[in-house]
Amino acid sequence: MKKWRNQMVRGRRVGRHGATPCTPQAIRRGYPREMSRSNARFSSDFYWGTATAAYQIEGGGTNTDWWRFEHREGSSAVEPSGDACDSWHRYEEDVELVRSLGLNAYRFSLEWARIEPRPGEIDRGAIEHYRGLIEACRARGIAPVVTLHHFTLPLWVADAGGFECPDIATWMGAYAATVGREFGSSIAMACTINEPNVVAAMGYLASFFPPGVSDWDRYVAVNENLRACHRAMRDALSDAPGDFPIGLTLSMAEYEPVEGAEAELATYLDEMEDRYLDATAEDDFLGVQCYTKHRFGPEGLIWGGDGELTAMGYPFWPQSVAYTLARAAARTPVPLVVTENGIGTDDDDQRIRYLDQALAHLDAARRDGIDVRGYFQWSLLDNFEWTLGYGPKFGLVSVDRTSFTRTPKPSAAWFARAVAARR
Ligand code: GCO
Repeated sequence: MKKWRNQMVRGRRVGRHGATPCTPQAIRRGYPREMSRSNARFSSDFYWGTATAAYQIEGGGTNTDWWRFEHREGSSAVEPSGDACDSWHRYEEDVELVRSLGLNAYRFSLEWARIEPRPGEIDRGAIEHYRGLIEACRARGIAPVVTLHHFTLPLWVADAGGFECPDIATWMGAYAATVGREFGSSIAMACTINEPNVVAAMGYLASFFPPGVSDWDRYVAVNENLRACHRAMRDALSDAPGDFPIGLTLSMAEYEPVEGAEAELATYLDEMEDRYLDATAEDDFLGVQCYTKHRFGPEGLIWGGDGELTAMGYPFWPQSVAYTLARAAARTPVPLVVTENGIGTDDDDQRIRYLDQALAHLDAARRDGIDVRGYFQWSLLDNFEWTLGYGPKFGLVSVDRTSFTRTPKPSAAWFARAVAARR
């Protein structure tokens, strides 16, 4: 969760599912294990990877709602994405970097707007491009973990109402069927939608993401639609060739209620996490994405804190890994994968300190018996951090903004060693 994701939930009712209690006792108790479904689709290897997203690294995402949002008058985006990291042209180099770190998995996303630039029109060039990226991974023994939707929509979808359009689940299902048909036999895992809870909260409540709306009822309806999209995509991918685990990824954080705001926090968590956690019961896994901890008062998230902060302005809190894994495990029977964890900072020593502690919390969660199948550090490259532009630096590798030259930071070698010690 980020500063610009602050939302107000005052006066809202807890929904029909109720909220998972977030007391340490309730979390430790966990989801009844006998209800866990076995998962033959997973590789026996633990996935050690790093993650990126198409729009944040490829550059030139002109056919998307985000591009238009960045360029519109009074946009909350501090700068446009432009050429990003030019990964559209340099993906071989990126995958080679992943290999050089000794990782066995790379999580990246496909740009729907490139694959289906106009309704029903599949761009063969884009398909072959992504086939090249998947093959570049396979050729190096790297498992390609593919996200189908990471925040951006094709313009034609946005113009038809985006996540409020009655056809959205059908369209995303059809897009997922195309991806499944083309790549099902070569991908290792599929994430349908990245952080649908953030897409809804930022786009329809906080108005910091496209379409820039702030309306509780529309926000709740969009959350419902996103879950319907996920189901349609999961079903389409399940029918595809290949045998890969399918799930969504969720933004989770540790929250501390203050000033008697327990009820408000429960309401917030119900929409933000619990209804999504409940929607994963039929999936193969849940992707947990965690960075920090927030205090939560009667007016909503309280930004910042007294202790050490990151460049995002939120607390340095690697403990969020253990906390969110335990909270997810208490609410869903499916295996978990940390699909994103990392720190935005200009200080690479701070990154090493954060990752060192985060991995210790991951180790502890696994020792406690939580079924975790992988860990993906965010991010391989310093990239476009949405409305915050190129300010916050999450990369193990820096990218020169003019030449696009990639330079691994000391944290890259550190992470490679930390992973090697655990593999
Ligand atoms: C998100 C995304 C990533 C971010 C990362 C760092 O959580 O917003 O999945 O695109 O870049 O989380 O903030």
